[in-house]
Amino acid sequence: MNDETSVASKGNCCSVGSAAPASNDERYMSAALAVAPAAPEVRAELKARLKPIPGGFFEMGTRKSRFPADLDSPRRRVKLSPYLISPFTVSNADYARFVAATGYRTVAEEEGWSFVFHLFLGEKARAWPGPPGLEWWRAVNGAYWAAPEGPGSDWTGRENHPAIHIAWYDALAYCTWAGLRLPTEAEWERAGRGGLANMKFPWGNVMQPGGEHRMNTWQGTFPVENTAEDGFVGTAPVDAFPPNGYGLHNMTGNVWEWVADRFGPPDLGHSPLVDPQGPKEGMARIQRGGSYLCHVSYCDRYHVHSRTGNPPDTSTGNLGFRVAGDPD
Ligand SMILES: [Ca+2]
Ligand SMILES: [Ca+2]
Ligand SMILES: [Cu+2]
Repeated sequence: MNDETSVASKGNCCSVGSAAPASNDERYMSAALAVAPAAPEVRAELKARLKPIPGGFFEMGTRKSRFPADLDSPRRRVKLSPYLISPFTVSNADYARFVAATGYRTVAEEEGWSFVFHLFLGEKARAWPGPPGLEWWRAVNGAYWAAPEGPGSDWTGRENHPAIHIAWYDALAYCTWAGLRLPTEAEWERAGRGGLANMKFPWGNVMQPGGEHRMNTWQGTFPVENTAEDGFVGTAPVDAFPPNGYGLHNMTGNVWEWVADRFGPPDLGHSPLVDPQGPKEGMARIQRGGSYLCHVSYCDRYHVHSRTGNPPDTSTGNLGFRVAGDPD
């Protein structure tokens, strides 16, 4: 990682990436794939937590994009085989269990730093400059999943919150251990829609039905005043808010979630697209669902079609993942 921002993160997204990830790609990729597998009974236990999603057709993407550089348009027909996906993002307790079993070190630990949102830091660190156009981030030495706000912080009381500061490689490493995989982008979006067609949110088209908050985003004036009307200043527990029609929690809001695919334009050469895997080339990987930092004033990427892309060594305090698998 370095402190320049990626092309894909331009357009004022709450997410931020690095600019020269290719130099370490081989090292991080091999480390993630070299992780020892968990015992068969642990793998069976982790797989049993996943929910089955039926195969079939759905419409992916949005008709008209607010952020054309995100390439979340046009809407197109996709056909998927049945698959399994976790109702929750991987929690701190889950990730701690993986690290205890394998000794895996995350990219943030290897690089020595990660991006932390400025309001979670002391006055001195808040005064440091942030990356251009993304001034709310601070590169904090010693920040990583188990010290989410840097040295001296820990996740006590947040056992059931999403593991954050997770690079794409770190998510892959967990999957290697668990015998599972990241969802493809199409799988993520079908799951996020919860069986509803052409809606903006996992529950429908109204952001706050009856005035009620249904996800964890930002309320107030970004990035200086967070009124946390939804109950959460930072991450929320992975099971906060009611699930969608497929029984899945926090598909929008809370934390950005890595998916398997490389970032690029959708393949419009076939209709329907059948089990699409995304572009073959490109360094950036896709993130879905938005986070607790998303706000309509600059980054309303909290819709079921929203996406962004960042290099796979990107690590931030609003970035995690959920796992998927294949039916037996
Ligand atoms: Ca919130
Ligand atoms: Ca999410
Ligand atoms: Cu955002």
